[in-house]
Amino acid sequence: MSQVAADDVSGAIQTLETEGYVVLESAVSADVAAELASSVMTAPQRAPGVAGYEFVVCLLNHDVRFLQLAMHPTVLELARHLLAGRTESAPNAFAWPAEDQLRLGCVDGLVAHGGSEAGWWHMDSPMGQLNQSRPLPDFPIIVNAIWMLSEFNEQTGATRAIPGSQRHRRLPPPTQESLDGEVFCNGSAGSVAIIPSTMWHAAGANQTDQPRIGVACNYLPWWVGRLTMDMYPVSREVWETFPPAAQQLTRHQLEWNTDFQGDLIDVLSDDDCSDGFRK
Ligand SMILES: O=C(O)CCC(=O)C(=O)O
Repeated sequence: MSQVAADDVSGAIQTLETEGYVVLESAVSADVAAELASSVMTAPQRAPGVAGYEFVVCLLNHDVRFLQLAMHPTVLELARHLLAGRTESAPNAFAWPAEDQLRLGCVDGLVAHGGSEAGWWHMDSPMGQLNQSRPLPDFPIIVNAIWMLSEFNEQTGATRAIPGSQRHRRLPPPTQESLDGEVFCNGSAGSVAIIPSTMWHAAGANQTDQPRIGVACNYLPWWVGRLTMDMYPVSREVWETFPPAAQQLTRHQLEWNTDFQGDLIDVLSDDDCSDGFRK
């Protein structure tokens, strides 16, 4: 059973240890999920995925209400549990200030439009970027909190995962097909799946005619920089409006070098997307 109540931190930690991931049920209300889902669909900047699938980049620059997902207390506690390091230094080891050990990497929309293809099996960065001739780290370097803003189930294209794959320490095969042991991270709108980068996972195919709308909040430890070319920083003007705890989690983004950029599309200035969505 990978579903736990949204305030059950110890149950979630136990499930993360055995299954490798966990779903927190109804961590925000269905009403909040619906409001944020509408906001995802009007955000301007997209990056393409498989057919019918789009990443909506840096949602915080579009709507600061996404902070309520990124700052969810249970999610932060689990991310800290998985990523933070020592807090007391020793004669042979430094410690980093506890308040800066956990950072927010991105808050991006994950939109599987009706009829979208299944995603490719992968582990989140930097696992695929590392030297694959050695076993991959047995600890996560990203913790991905995938918020379900519409219902996630097998038909709508819920995220797929392989329980126990956190022990494999190698990439999954490069396929979009079903793998033995796969499960769907099912949840009602407002639930969130916590998926550390040690896990094999992939988007499901959306077999309905309605979009499946998710938001990925990626957390990183203090010693990791901008990990992928499609991670974009929050702008300074927006950052200045954040409450102090959110500024602490995102301050590092202000210094990111964005010379390298992914394949980014501004739908508001793209003639092919006059209805607001790339097809
Ligand atoms: O959209 C999904 O279900 C999966 C997203 C994903 O694989 C990721 O954010 O790494």
